[in-house]
Amino acid sequence: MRGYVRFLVVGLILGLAIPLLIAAVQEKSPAEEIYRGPMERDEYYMFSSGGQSGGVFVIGLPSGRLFMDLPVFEPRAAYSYAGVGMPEREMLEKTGGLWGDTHHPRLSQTGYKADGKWLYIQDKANTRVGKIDLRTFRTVLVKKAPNIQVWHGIALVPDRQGNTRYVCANGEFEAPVPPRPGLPGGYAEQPIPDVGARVPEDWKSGVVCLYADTLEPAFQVLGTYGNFDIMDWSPSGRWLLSNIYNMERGANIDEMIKAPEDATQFLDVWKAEEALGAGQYTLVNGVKVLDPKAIPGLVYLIPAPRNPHGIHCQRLDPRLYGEAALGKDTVCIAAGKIVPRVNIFDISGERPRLVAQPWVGLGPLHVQYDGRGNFYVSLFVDSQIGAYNIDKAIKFPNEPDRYTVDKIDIHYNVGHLSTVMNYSTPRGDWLLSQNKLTKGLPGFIPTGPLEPEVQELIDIRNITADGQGKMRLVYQFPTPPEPHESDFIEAEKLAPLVWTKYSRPYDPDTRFVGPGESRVVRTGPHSVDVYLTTVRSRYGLDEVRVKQGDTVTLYLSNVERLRDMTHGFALQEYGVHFAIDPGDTKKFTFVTDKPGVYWFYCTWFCSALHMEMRARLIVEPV
Ligand code: K7E
Ligand code: CUA
Ligand code: CA
Repeated sequence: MRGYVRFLVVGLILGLAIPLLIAAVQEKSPAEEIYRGPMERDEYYMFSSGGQSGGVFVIGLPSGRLFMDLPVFEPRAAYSYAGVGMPEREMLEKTGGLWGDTHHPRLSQTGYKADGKWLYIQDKANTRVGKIDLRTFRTVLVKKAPNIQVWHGIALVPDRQGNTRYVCANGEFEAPVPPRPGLPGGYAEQPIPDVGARVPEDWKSGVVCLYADTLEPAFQVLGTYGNFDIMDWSPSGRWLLSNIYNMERGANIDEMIKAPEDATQFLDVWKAEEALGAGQYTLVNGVKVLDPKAIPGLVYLIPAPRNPHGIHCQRLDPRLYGEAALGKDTVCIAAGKIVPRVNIFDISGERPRLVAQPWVGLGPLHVQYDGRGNFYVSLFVDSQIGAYNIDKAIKFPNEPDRYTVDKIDIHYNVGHLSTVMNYSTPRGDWLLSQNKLTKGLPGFIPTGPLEPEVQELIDIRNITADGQGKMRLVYQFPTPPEPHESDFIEAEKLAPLVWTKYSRPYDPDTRFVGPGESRVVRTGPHSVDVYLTTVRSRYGLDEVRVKQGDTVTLYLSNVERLRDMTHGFALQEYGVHFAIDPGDTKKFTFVTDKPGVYWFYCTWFCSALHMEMRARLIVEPV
């Protein structure tokens, strides 16, 4: 009898334990990894640049769900951003226009970690940067960078405590500095130089750093030696790295790819600060410019593979190792587009040095890290991503079989690749392949000759610290054109910082209109201020009466207290449309040049009586 009971007990335990063990060993299916069901939140916010869309896509990971198409350099009525007559529009018009080409988003950091306060993104074409307040997900500041033409690479350089201090830019194209008034390029009095195969000797490109809070220029280091492309900063904040192509100073592609090598510039930010303190600068256009020839050790140029593109540094925890300890923890890797090798730099000493130049595959563009000692390279020509072990690549640079961990096919022609939180504290879980060409991907429904971009989510958790394991493609999701790269923050960190309603308007001169304060005030023979509230389901006035030829300044306050209870304001014939979030006040100016009666109405479906939420603008003829 006892034996029978024991048999039963053992049988029961095994019966329960074996399926559990099997479940624990079995990998989750891709669907289980990424699917977020109803009421299930993503683990990360991913901020992906919008490229030609001029903004930033806010995407949840790992689900790939698109949450917001955040406008920065383009107006967008849905988010009430930069419509005709609004102050944000003036900010855009003054700095270059109503479109942008955004490539590299970066999140501000406190103590070397993404803090969820600010997001910065550059506009390559118009040489400017936008600053986004992550409490409201709205662009609050746009500034043009001085003395450069085309802002490509970006770096957020921290102070010694790891707090974001500078927003630095690579000015890619050569131009006369300072730009002189008159003809484009500044040649008013002198003849315009004939740009044959070479750009003129005195045309410059280089680096400018702005203070991250105000976006005012802090210092600039210009050169006459090529095109400054991608940029990164070393974890301590000491080195600012720029990849430079076209050391030849060619003006056409044949010249630009002639020389066997180009260069990576290492700019010593601490030395730059010393030199500024010692007054070793000249003012050019009001900007403090440091001359690398006059300040020894300010920049080091190290030969890079011919026509390099990406330069990226590994970030672990800078507080643990500084930049004076282990070589492996302080590597920065530059990729060469033409030579299929990468340069591994060791930045642990007083001077950066090249330690290895391993072969990776065809068309290497960008490099990312998993925080466990491996690096990943996008191979545009091979349409692959390669994973490589850092230690082994340094020790055996001529034995690809030893340092190559794995390669995975992507679809197709990857540009950037982004590992989660690469620029703060790499997680080593997901890798995004941000592909340039979809080429009729079988799983996508066609959308005309232009297809959406495809981002591929790759599981890298199985790649070990000693360089073993396989990558696994788990998901493909479309994104509007054209993400270049991404920056990340944990959802549990950022979500609680996001405001549920505005506590102050974008424009500090804008007055909040409280409940019961709606009114029309004539301020002059041809000017009228209109104060108006919105709340479900009516505007504060049923009728706004003005005269033909009046300049109307409209202050519109949303007095709702409920999160997400946004209202709209669309006025036909006057081209007015904006949205207004709870607690916010918008200021808007227009001229009543057309007499008549015009209904204005709410464009956000806000209540069951939303259709009835409208009123009249009466413009009396004179
Ligand atoms: Cu798209 Cu970063 Cu501007 Cu490379 S750059 S791909
Ligand atoms: Cu307010 Cu619809
Ligand atoms: Ca070259």
